[in-house]
Amino acid sequence: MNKVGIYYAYWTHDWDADFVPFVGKVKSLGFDVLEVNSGTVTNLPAAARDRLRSEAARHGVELTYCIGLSPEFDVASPDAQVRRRGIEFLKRQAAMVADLGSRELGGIIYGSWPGRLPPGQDKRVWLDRSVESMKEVARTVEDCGVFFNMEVVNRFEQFLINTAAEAVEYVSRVGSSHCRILLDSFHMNIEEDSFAAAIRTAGPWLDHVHLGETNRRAPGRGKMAWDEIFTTLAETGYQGHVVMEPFLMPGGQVGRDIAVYRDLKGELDLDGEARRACAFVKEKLGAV
Ligand SMILES: [Mn+2]
Repeated sequence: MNKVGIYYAYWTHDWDADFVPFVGKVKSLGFDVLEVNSGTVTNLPAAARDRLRSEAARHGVELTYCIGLSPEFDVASPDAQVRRRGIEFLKRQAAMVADLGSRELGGIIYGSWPGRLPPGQDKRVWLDRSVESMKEVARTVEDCGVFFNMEVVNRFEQFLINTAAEAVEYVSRVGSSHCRILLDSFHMNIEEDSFAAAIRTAGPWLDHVHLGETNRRAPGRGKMAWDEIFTTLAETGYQGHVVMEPFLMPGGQVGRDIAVYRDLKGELDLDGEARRACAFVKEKLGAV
């Protein structure tokens, strides 16, 4: 069965956090994977990284990493200095993932998050620059023995890769077996004609999956086509992790960046809700 994970920011208002306490917490709730913010971990002193690495090993929890590039690190920018900063930033992330003994990082790493196409500009020119940057990043990613996954997101968050088909074109152009695709049910629901077709399109490039309801509640609370999604993942032989990314709380930088403007938590207990959602996903995985 695929390993099931959860993104730490479900519990936090800020992107920076001490991830050590989350390791044992998610394990006790039934998860095998904790996804964290790679920027925070990259900036940790060596001793703190060691603590996180050993805590994950002690609990048998695998760490995965996610990030959206801030504009200063936009690898698609028209400004060569910004692209250079972004390339070096991503190389440091790759080295960190390897140093932690982890396997993969995903997210909006091909452009800035959020990102809008400036008026009068050609998206293809931005894509060309991003692909060139990622080709250089990919050599380091390969040397580090890790994987970088391009997250397909909806049009309101980025303009370069909105569908699985666009992602396949992008990673094909990068041409590295270590640069693959991350599909997220929340974004697919907005942009794809069909969940099954999107998953099949990503096919062998698919290396990571994010799960969430259409309003970013935890799986099992809404109208997401879970049976279609899990059946297609099984039929295509997807072996990677499935990591839920619920966001229920307004407030803080997380609430602002994710555009959570109302309380989706209500009377729910966050830990109990995570435990329920983990069991829901495992049941779905087991049923296919
Ligand atoms: Mn996601």
